Amino acid sequence: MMRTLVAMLAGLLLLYLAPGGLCQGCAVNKDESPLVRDLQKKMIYSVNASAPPNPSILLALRLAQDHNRRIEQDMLNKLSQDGVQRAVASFSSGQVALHILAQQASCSKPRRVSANGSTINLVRLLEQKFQVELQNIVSHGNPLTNFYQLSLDVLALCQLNGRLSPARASALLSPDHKKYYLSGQFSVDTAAVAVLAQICLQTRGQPLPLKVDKKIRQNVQWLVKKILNEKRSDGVIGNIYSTGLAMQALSVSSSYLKPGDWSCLHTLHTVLDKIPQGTFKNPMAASQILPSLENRTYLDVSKLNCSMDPDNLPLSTTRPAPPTSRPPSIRVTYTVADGVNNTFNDSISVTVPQGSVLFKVMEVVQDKDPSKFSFKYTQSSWGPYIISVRGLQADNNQRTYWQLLSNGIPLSQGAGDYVVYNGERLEVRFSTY
Ligand code: CBY
Repeated sequence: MMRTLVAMLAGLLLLYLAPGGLCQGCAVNKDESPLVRDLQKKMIYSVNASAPPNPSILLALRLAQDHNRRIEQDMLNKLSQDGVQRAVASFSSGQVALHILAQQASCSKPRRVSANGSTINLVRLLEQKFQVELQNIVSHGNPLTNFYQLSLDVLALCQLNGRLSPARASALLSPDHKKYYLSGQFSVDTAAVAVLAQICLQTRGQPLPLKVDKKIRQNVQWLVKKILNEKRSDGVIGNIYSTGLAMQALSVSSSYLKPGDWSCLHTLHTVLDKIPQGTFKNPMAASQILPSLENRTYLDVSKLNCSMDPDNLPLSTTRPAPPTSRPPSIRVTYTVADGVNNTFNDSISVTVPQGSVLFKVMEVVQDKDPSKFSFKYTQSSWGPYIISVRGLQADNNQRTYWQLLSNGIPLSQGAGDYVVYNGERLEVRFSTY
């Protein structure tokens, strides 16, 4: 009797410690599913007619269990229109890759995207953009964008059987400081997408030549080890915003994990705890965490069967109303500094309403003293991205950017999301990555 009990307990323990934890069960349960619905609604309500449609959002909604078919169809139509209109000129390679994945996840054909009487082949377009990225590496030592986007490119070309040599792709994604570190910090996001891309190469299409297979194994082993190195005691991997992608990467590479390396459930519960705190209120953040909550990955897009989707996500048309009461004021100091050539370093103290984001502080300060604190930004999928301050522009080929800091520590959110607090020392510093 005692023996059977011990054997049963040992069996349970082994199951728990198995690579990926109880991976079968590493998805939200019925009680937790309102949290997932909450994120889905946030993403849906964020869709705004004046902003370009966001492929990451459709991709995430397609990977969820619950669906609102009309809204997903609507998003697909808008994405197709945007693809046909803007793709050639203004998309970066990673944006094309995300469009391809979103189209595939919607059971639509990325090679024949039609809207307003025109048709475009997104796979061919990505093949071309990918070549331009590779040429930029030859001429400038850097891709046109970054290795996160190159990894998305390999992933999308692999999923769609596009023109791509696995040997070249495996050389491209090999271990290298310059590829996987940003500002001296290991980029878990980049590594995670590079793992997904290479697991795709290993598991799709023809068996790989032995040498290439070995190279990919070595790459993935290195990346998985580096990702695990960034695991915190609460289960977060890198920071909370890279955790979703890291979960996807670790769950497709369970054969590279040793027992006890990672508990998927531990990470999942930490993530779930953060949802009610508003940590994923940025729709991009929600879109990158959602697949992992449903135990899905970007490698699943080819397996979705759209005709089987339930239409079970009703939405009210009234959006949540913003609060109306006037908040008290707080005081912060704000510094702009050229940390590369040390040509300027200026500070100012201002008051803003409590609950303001850094972007608001920057606007207030710019109005006060434009000669010192003027700035320019572009609208990225994550929100405003600061491209220049006082006329000094960030340059990808020089690996320079405007870094955001609080009390000397880099922020893990952008200027449009980070809520400032009383007495804080904020800084925007020209830096290299
Ligand atoms: N997407 C991309 O090309 C972005 C890839 C990414 C690795 C991305 C993070 C990861 C992701 N999951 O989406 C990335 N960031 C990159 C590559 C970069 C560099 C961009 C330049 C280039 N070579 O393309 C760079 C300059 C190093 C960078 N990120 C800067 C910043 C800061 C932006 C400040 C500004 N000027 O406005 C900032 C705010 C860090 C800082 N303290 O200055 C920053 N990034 C952050 C915080 C983030 C996270 C956003 C999290 C959030 N809630 O807002 C991020 C998810 C992300 C977006 N960056 Co970058 C990383 C994280 O913290 N986990 C492809 C496209 C098609 O979608």
